[in-house]
Amino acid sequence: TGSTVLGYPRIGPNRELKRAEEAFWAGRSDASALHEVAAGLRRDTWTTLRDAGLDQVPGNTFSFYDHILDTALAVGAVPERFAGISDPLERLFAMARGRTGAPACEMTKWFDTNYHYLVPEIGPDTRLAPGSRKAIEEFREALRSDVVTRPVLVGPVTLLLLSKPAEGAPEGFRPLDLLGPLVEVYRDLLAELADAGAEWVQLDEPAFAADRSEDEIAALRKAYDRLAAAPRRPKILVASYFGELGPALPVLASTAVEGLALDLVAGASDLDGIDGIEGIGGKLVLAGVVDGRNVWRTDLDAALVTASRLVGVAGRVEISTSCSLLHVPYDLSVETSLPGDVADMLAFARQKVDEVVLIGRALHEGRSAVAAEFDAAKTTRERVAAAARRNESVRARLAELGADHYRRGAGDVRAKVQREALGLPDVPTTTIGSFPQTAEIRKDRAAHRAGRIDAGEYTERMRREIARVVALQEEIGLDVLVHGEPERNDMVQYFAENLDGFATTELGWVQSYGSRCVRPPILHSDVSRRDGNPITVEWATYAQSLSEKPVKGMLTGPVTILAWSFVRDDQPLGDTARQVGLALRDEVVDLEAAGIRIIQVDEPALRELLPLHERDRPAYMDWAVDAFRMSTGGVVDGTQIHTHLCYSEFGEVVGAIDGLDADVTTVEAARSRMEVLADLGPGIPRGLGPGVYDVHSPEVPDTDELAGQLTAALRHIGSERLWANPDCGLKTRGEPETVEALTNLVAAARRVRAQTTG
Ligand code: THG
Ligand code: ZN
Repeated sequence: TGSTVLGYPRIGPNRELKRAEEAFWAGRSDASALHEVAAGLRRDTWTTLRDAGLDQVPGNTFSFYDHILDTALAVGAVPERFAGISDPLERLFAMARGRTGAPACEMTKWFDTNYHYLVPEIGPDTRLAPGSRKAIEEFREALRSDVVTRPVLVGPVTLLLLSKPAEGAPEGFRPLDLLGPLVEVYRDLLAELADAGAEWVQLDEPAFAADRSEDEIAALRKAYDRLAAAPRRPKILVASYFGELGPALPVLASTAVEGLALDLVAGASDLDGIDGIEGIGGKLVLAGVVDGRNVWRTDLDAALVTASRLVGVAGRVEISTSCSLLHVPYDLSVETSLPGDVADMLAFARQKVDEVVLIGRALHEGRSAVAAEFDAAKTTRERVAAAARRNESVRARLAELGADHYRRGAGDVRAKVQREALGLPDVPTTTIGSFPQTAEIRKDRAAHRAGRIDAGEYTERMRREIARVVALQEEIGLDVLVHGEPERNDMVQYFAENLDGFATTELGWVQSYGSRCVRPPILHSDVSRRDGNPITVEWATYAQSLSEKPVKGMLTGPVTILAWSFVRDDQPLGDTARQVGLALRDEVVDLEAAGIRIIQVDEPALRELLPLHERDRPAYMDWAVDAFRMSTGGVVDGTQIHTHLCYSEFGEVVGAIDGLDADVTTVEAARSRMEVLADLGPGIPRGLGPGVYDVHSPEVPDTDELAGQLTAALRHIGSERLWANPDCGLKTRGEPETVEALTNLVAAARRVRAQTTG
């Protein structure tokens, strides 16, 4: 047939792995129970993929937490602080989650996806050597299920490019400096895989889908020349994805590796001129024509045409997904409440495997061999394309909105009006929005969803919780309050459920990090508020009715809603973003009209959608900023707009953050000890709330430490611009520690205030 996929989800179709891990972490079950669940999931994946008709099944796609961490463990890259932990599973979880005295490895975004990996730490003293034999053991395990897998590892160059220098590494040290010794370790691992019977190994080098220097491309050549020259090894498939390989393609083609996997969805331009690239004619090329990151059905005929361009150019062509299917849910067929026409647009991981197999057969046996399936898929696609995805009134309103609808008064004028209107002290204290979600709230939400309690009872219970959280904040002495968001499951899911143009799934879970998952909504049609109704106004006004202090209205911004959804690909992202921005604008205007004086529009994902290539960034920032300003541009000067951003690498997006023109910007900064303010202070000449403690850490910060953070911040910006707040929402924290931390935060702000005014 000629088909494979680059990877598959691993959390379990019903999040079995999540449950097993969380039970293990909580001490409710032992390691053997966890291993049993894991083995079952692996076996199911292998046999499912084999039985679906794939030629080759990827191996080592299972992970207890993160496959980058797994690869780091495979090459012995264990930071010093975990070296003393001898049990491999304990050590893996310690690196992922931290333990007393040994903070977890840093977690960051996997390219421009919503998946997070653990950042390997590499220093001159890192003793690279074959470590965990996971890839080899799982290969053998699959053999026992009669499946010959193609083990997948992160490639050595990408592994180092994603690593950070270990603590204590000398100035100027780059992890890439260890490429030589690392490649020797990979050679050892390859030999072991060959001994175990592996015919192929897949080495993922997605770092080369981003802009890379000549040095880095030279390192790629060196690494693969050396790997290919290994005396005992499986055939090597180098996979790149999330964009085109560009200049790295001829380099890889010139090495003696046997196969290349190309992302022909995000990187179709690699096909241009590929026939002139030396070495391609001798290689297996996997044509990644089925989108591994989105949920739309593939246009099978178009995919076949694309893949056919490689026939006669590559030594052999097979069909694949553009990247691992890790980024999409398991199975569409278990979704019973999606509208029929929406379901017909979709393919999840299991369906994409079928598509890959079909296109593979069409390529190798001729389209006529699968004509019935191709024609049926085409009919469905055409019917769905004709279905009503357009909302003409949304389009007409957008066409009417001119530049002045995006623009507010001058920042300093707004600041003055707001100071008078709100009467806040210097260094006001606030939180980011969510409060700890108690088990009871979760139960209430579930009961409501299942119809066990009616809307009236549900509203009553949520109001009780809001009242409790408002009273708590009054007691703590915070200056700007929130309602705590008990009615929200996930900040994107919640809005998607209340907007037309979106569908939400019941079981469409996708791993975000470790055991944590999200259910990305599906944005399939033009967007507006469901039946034009306000979404958050009643909750916000109820909370405001309980306090003299300002209560913030809380919304998720357009860029973040896009970033954390599966988004239609039949129009430019910027057009979709403006539609979402318009729906939010209606909500912002309604909140203001209802007496809410501060409105926060969160954009934690602003950085995450930043294109991998520099050349694409200005256009992205333009539409991202436009969409945000569309959503916030309808209020008067006296209404204060806040925004919140996560992830501390703001350098590249400072211009865009400034462009958002929010009155107050709160950011994650606790771990970088206010250093971010060196950039943000001058770059964003308005209110700033650098998070003064890390909400992801269970430790409660004391008043001295918090006052120290605020004092450090005051070296960069004046007290009239500084806000005091945690660095992110509090929903995953426990209540007692939250109360303690916020109490200390209020004390710290008061102390700093007294010092600056006195
Ligand atoms: N929502 C969405 N995407 C996100 C975040 C989010 N991506 C980035 C970041 N935040 C990821 N962080 C988390 C944190 C917690 C959880 C998921 C992603 C989480 N999920 C619950 C779980 O796995 O048990 C399920 C949540 C639910 O019921 O919907 O805890 O905030 N979209
Ligand atoms: Zn945050």
